[in-house]
Amino acid sequence: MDHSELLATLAGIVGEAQVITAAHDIEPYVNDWRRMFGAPAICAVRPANTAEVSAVVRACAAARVAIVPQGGNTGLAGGGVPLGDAPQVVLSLARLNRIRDVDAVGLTMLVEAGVVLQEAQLAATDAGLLLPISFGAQGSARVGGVISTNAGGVNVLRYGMTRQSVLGLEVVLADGSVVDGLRRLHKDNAGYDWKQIFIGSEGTLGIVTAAVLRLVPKPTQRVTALLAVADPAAALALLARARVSLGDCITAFELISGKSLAIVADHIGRASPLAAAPWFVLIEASSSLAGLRDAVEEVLGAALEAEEATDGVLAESESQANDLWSLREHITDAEKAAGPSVKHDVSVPVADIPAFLEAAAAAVAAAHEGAWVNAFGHVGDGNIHFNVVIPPAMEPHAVNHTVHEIVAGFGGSISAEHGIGQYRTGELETYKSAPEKALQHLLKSALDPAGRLNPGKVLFASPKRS
Ligand code: 2HG
Ligand code: ZN
Repeated sequence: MDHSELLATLAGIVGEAQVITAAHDIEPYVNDWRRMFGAPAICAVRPANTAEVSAVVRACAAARVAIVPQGGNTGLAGGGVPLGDAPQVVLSLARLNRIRDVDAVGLTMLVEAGVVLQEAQLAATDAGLLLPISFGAQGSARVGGVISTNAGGVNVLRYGMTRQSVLGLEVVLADGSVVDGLRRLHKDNAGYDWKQIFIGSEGTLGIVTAAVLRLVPKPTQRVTALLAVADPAAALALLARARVSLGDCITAFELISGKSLAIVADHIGRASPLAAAPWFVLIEASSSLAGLRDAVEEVLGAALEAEEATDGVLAESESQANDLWSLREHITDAEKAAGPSVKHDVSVPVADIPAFLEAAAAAVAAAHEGAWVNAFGHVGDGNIHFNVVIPPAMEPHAVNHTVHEIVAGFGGSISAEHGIGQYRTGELETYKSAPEKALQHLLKSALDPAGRLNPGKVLFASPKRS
């Protein structure tokens, strides 16, 4: 099909330089960073502000062309890249990159969708505040994508998912209309809280263009430790102990398998300060009250004595703390270097994590010879990344099925924090109940009746009416 008319209209809206069609230039917009997902697009278009986003959406609607909204393209489920061969345009939010204000009294910040998460974090820090959303891809992930996927990360235990940090939203709907809900209010019960349906719906219901985010006072002290533990049950015992003494001061509690740290050493060249062990826990506590370090030392001492932990290192400086975090944050890159992997971003009730890990590892070993498990994750939230590295010829879907059946047996979720994207639509069909699916399709057909916003993502089949 000839789309020259649409391309000319888009160039008229955003300027010719911001309509990308050349094969080499469009490549990073139409493929995900792991090169697992991607499909051709008519172009990638880069509007500079909300009015231009709206005009682009109207132009695509008039041309009956689908839109794939894209932030930093750091997702793991292919939600931000094209799928299939329908005519589609990638709408990059990268140029909507202004931090409009930081309100240190009201503890809010107003940011556009294309702001890189780390830049938003730094702006909060400059004001003595904390934007409590944190994960490995924060140097490239953009706020609009973080919101559209309701991203999780390492601080969910203390501060909740991204949803808990969003106070107001501006969205462009499928017909190009703009809904401005950029209120800086901590309390607002005036009618439906409509912003919630755009958070985590991966651009299938509307396009997030700006947001008011909730900030918190930045704790003045942070204590970070890496501990070796015998097994996941010991990690949970340690978590329970730490909660009694440190309460809300625990900001992160990550479970890391020995294998995960081994691949970080082998493929990234970063070695753990601790000797090899079956499992590790990375714990971080933060507070502005004096005495945090003593309190953490006391807990860890007691945990060693009770043999919940078998070895440990407490960071002595900010740079040592960062080094410990760097081991954790490089697991994804190390896994990518280790070979093709089948990701499982699952959650089960926290108390079931040891049984889940045992059952899932046994099922993979029994059914998929040559595959090995790279398990790590946010154990305090019940969220494990139970990734399986497979020989190149192995069929990934069978591995998915093996793991997700175990997850279902524990009443768990097949996507705890990465979303559904295009990777998990089939499984969502399998594991969601019929009334839940019907409700989701009702929302989709109300907000995007023509099925043009990110088609084929989240929902298996988008209703199409024109
Ligand atoms: C993390 O916790 C991310 O590091 C990525 O959610 C997990 O690579 C993964 O599967
Ligand atoms: Zn994670």
